[in-house]
Amino acid sequence: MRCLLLSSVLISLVSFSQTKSLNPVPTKQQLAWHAMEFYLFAHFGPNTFTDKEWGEGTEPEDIFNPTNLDCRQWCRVAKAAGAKGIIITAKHHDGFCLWPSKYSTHTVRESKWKNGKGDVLKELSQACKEYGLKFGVYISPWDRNHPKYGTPGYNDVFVNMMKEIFTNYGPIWELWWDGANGEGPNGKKQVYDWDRFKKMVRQLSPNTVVFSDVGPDIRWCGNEKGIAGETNWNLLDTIGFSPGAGAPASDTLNRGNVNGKSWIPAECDVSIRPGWFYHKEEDDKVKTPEELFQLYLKSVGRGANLLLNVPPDRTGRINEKDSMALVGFRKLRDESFRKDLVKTYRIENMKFLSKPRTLEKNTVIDLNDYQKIHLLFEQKRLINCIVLKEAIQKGQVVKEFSIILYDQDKEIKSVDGFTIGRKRVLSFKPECAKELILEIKKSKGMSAISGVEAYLIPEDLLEK
Ligand code: FUL
Repeated sequence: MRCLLLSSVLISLVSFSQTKSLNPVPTKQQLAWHAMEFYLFAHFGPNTFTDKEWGEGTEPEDIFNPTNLDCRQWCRVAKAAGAKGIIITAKHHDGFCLWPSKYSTHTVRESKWKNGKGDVLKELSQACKEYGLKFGVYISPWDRNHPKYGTPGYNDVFVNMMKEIFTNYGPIWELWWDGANGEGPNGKKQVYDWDRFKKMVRQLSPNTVVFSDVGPDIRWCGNEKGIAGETNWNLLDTIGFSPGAGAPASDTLNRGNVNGKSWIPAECDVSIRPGWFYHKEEDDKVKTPEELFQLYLKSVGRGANLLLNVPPDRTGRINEKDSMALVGFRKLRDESFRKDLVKTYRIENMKFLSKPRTLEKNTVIDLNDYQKIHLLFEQKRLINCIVLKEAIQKGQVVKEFSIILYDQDKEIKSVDGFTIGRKRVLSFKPECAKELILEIKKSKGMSAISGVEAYLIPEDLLEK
């Protein structure tokens, strides 16, 4: 009998640790990436000067000739916007390299810009260091210029180009692999050796986080509108999938997989203008601060990161229409989230209420499904926005939650949702309440809640 008991204890211990290890957690690089929240994308290259979105690869190198490149200005704009880094298109589909690569003859070196001595990656990587911003690189494997594209030799070229970038301009915080795979100059498509590319990056730059449709570290959110799924798991199953045409359905990328085997969170990329590259005729189509705030709610507010493209113009600077919109966007975020109204919390355990405790910034509350968190305001307050956070270093656990707004024991409203993740921002018509109760209705196990905040934000900013 004792033996039986012991073995059943052992079995439950083993199965507990197995269950635990089945729920993936982020690496320390991914955790640091989550904290980046919002950063800029800079599409810059021959298309800036030809007014195209996809260059042919046959453009003369001289076409690339910014009259006053100022990467420090890009950084000042990023800083003013509260963005934490910049990712630049080192090479877009046209194959033009913004650095003097030894492995191509279609680069800044062949242009008359700075008499062939210019190097955009050098200028931007140095400026980012100076301003304390992270530096990331987009590199398109599709190359409409390179003579070797469409042959096995091109994979060597691509690997060597990335090696140059890591060696000469590192540290590279995020590497962005576009999945596009069209025909090259010889009419053939390339068979990309993704495994080899990944191994090389891990070996040369283990701290770099790698983005593609399917990771390995960060996944695409499935659209170019900057919108993550309202239900958004940081988990994805990637076996049998590859970037580009071999990627899972957009809807899966948008929402992740509830029981996905790997931690691969979503990044939402979107442009501040209709196009990815700068076009003068789009100067009046720059998104407004309010539109950017909506995107923030639908990306960061759903647990993803926001990668906002702000393309430099032909002078090599960010246009003032864009920088003004960005400063306005920053102001809306700062004003909206300045004053958290929650002061103290109590845990309800089988109807028994704990003493009130102060909710500090780094408080993590471990919660079983039968427990609830009561959040108290100092006095009755008007609120229309709640921010929830999960301690994602422990994994993503919450499957369904409900928040109930109370006034003197009277239920006023309930706000329900599914996933939380790193940050979940919920907004609704303003209501007067004295207390909120958070209940986790379904979860994968013990939930770790690292934040419940309540705000009153301007009414025109509520999620639409
Ligand atoms: C896409 C590209 O084709 C677009 O030009 C742009 O670079 C976007 C971010 O990714 O795949």
